[in-house]
Amino acid sequence: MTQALIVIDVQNDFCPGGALAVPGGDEILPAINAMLPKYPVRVFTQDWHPADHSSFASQHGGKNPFELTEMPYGQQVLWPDHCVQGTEGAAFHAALQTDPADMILRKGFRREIDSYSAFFENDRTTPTGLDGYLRSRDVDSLVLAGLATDFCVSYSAIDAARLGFAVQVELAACRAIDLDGSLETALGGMKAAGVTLLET
Ligand code: VGL
Ligand code: ZN
Repeated sequence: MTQALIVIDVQNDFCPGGALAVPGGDEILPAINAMLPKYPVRVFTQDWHPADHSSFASQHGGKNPFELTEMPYGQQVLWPDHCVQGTEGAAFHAALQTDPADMILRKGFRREIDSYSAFFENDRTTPTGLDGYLRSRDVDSLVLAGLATDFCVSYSAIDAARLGFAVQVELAACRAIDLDGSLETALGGMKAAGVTLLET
């Protein structure tokens, strides 16, 4: 039984001053840095979009950030331009200790589809490859932390539970966007999926 820590999207654009700032996003850095040495496998994810990514409101004439749109794969929130490949906004927060990462998984790099989850793109079927990586390293149990609780963390947690991993989310090391009740929905969805929510 091997446990992995999955650190989700601790990037400048999700921290105060960033393009899609999550309130208090930078407050989780000490907690995440303290967690890193405790896990034998550590994976970081990085939201990594082309400049014309279809999740950006700027690509949909007349639409504003945080409005909904229909994509071929279902409903999609439109975001401000964020985490554009190679930009400072897409970089990990300077205070995040990145040396301990065994693997850095980039996601959301296809123009036509968003990817909240570390396991599947938003069609919920196109795999990122993380499932195979973790299984080949004998991982069966995960602890998740990072940004944002109600999008990339919860999508990753629910997919991981669906794939058969034992999943815990360390809420003290997460922060939420909380768009129209999305945090409550995400917490309920994670519980229903069998995810353990830790509040240490
Ligand atoms: C995220 C919205 C858009 C996240 C990424 O990391 O939670 N949210 N892209
Ligand atoms: Zn994104």
